[in-house]
Amino acid sequence: MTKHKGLEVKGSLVAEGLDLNEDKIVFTSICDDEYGGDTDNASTTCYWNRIHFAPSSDSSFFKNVKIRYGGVPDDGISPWRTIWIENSEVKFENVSLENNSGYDIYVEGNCPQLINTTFEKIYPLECSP
Ligand SMILES: [Ca+2]
Repeated sequence: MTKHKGLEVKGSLVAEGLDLNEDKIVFTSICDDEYGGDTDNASTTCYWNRIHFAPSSDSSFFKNVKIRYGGVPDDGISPWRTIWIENSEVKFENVSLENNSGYDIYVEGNCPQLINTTFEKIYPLECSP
């Protein structure tokens, strides 16, 4: 994704890659040379904003996915969240969150189901079963 851009989910987002490392789905920034090559002809780091699950975006899931270099809003002031779940059922399986800024996953509502999912950090809020 390009710098400071993101996705708004109002419905279901299903991202299902395959198990092998090279067959995973990668959400990352255009500046990440590790995936997709050097597409911006620069070696600087940049971040996309976030994936926001609006309320009732149920049946969403990530499986065999990497989520990298997210979390930074374009105004620099809005909350820094790579994944923002608002009262939605979102499942994570075999997901790694890497090099994100701010919250990896920010939850308003029930905790997401997490299976074999690795974080550098997690700060769920109002996450109650
Ligand atoms: Ca680059």
